[in-house]
Amino acid sequence: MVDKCNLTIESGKGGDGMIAFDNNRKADGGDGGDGGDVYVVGDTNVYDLSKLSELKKVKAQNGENGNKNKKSGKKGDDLEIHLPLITKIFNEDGTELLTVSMSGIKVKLLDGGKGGEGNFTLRGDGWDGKMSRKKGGEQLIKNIKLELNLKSDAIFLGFPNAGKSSIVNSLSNAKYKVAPYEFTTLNPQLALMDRYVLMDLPGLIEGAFKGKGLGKDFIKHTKYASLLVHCISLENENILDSYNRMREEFLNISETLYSIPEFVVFTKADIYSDEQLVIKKKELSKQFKDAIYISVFRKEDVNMLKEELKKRLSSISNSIV
Ligand SMILES: Nc1nc2c(ncn2[C@@H]2O[C@H](COP(=O)(O)OP(=O)(O)OP(=O)(O)O)[C@@H](O)[C@H]2O)c(=O)[nH]1
Ligand SMILES: [Mg+2]
Repeated sequence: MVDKCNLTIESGKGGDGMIAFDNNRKADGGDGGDGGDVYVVGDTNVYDLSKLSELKKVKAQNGENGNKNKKSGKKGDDLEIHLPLITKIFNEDGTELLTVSMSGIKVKLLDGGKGGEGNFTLRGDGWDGKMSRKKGGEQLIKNIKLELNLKSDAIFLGFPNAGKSSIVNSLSNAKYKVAPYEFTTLNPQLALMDRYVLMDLPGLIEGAFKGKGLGKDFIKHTKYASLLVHCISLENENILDSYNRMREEFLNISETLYSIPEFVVFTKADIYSDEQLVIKKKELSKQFKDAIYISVFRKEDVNMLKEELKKRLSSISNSIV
């Protein structure tokens, strides 16, 4: 996934006005068309900046020159750059230009050059006007920097191999890679659960804040989330210790991450028999009052988690409104 890139944007040049005469030696050269403008548009169907980073430069269409018979040149097509949410746009000097945070909203970054006038428009009584025309306005060129901060409602974090991707897959139509080893997930990946966006993340290990494992670079994508689903595998021998170590890691990474409302989900509940699970739950109930225990292999568990997540997410979004 590409979450940063430099891009050169260029508007269209205005078409030149034309000098032409009809059979009666009257001015009839048309105006040039305007050059295309450059816009950015928030688009939830775009997931990263890989396409733009390959292109490096994008350009709106030039306006066509005016023609004889008073024919105006065609306006150049505007260029719409579709950006994933949330993309921050910076000027070349690093100052912030704007943030694209809503789907479908279109913002103009560059104006196309104005089309020049032909001698029909500029005609006067004398020959001077008849011999004049204006050239099209020049195009504008700008270098920008794009930085993506993926937007999601709930983020799934925990130690590697905790079962995060398995859960995200089970709650949505996603088919992300799942495997019995650490760091299967290498980049943040989004999935849709009804109207909520879930973000499956790479596993964190102690010292991630200092760059251990896959580091903490990807955490910048979590700052807009309203719920942190902390996944802890019941395979852990000391669950409380494992929980506390991860909380400390969250804090070391950032206070923002630490302060996102947390929901603890104990994974791989099927490793215990029903009786053993009752004992385990009782043991953990003191420290983890609102936690949920699930096996991705049991439909009823997945449904229960889904309902609980929806309940929590809707109460959070209601409280924001
Ligand atoms: N028994 C059992 N195994 C599970 C369950 N959920 C996941 N697993 C297994 O646990 C292993 C890790 O699952 P993943 O979903 O890849 O775990 P992850 O947390 O996304 O791992 P990373 O991306 O490496 O951090 C896989 O072999 C899964 O099949 C579960 O509910 N029960
Ligand atoms: Mg994973």
